[in-house]
Amino acid sequence: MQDLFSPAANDDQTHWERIAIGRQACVLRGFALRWEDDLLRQVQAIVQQAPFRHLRTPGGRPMQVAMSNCGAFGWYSDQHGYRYSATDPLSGQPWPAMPPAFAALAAQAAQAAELPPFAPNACLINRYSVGTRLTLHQDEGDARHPIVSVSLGLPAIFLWGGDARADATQKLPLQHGDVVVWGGVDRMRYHGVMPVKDGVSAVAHPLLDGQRINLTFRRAS
Ligand SMILES: O=C(O)CCC(=O)C(=O)O
Repeated sequence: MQDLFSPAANDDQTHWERIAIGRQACVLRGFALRWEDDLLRQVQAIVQQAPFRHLRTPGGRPMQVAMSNCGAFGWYSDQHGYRYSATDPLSGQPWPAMPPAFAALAAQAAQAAELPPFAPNACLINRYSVGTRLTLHQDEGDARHPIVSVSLGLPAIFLWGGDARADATQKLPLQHGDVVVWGGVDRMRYHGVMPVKDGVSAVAHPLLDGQRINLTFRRAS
C-alpha cells in the first residue's frame, strides 16, 4: 500500500515522504533528519544520567536490546513485571526530562501521519548492537495515543505484523532518520526488529558506531 505524500520540505529544506503501512500507520522517510544533531546530543546527555542497561524479562531472561528512558515515565521490566515507572529503579531518581526537541519531533510526526495531537510523556531509548533483535510484541501504554518510533544509526528491518502474534509480518527496511507512526485502529499491531546487520551509519557519531538507536515515544497513561 503506497500513499506517497508529495515530498515535503521542512523549514531547512530537508525532504521526507510518507508511506502508508496501515489505515492509521505510516513510515515517514527522512522525517527525523532535521533533528539529528539535537537528538544525538540529547541522547548522550540522557544516558550519562540514566545509563543504558539490559533489562530482564519477568521470567528472568536478559533482553538483548540495551535501554534507557526520558520523560515523566520510563518503560521498565524486571522480576516484578513490565510497567511504566516515574523513577529510574537503578538510581531512585526521576528519569531525565524529555528534551523539547524530542516532544516536538513526536508531535510533528503524529501530525504528519494525520493522527490527533500527540504529547508523549514517555520516551524509551533502545540501543541495538550488531546481531541484536527485538521479538514481536505489542506496545503498552495508553492506546488512545499513537506510537512514534525514530530510527538512528545502522539500518534495520522492522517487522510489521497484525493484531495477533501469529499474523503475517511485512519486512520494512528502516534507515537513519526514518520515523514509524502507528495509532488508532493500528495501535496494537505486533511489531519487532530483525537482528541488526553490520554496516556503516549514515552519520559519524560515537553513539552510532556499529549501533542502532531507536527512540519510541508513547503516552504511558
Ligand atoms: O527499534 C525499533 O524500531 C522498535 C522498538 C520497539 O518496538 C519498542 O521499543 O517497543
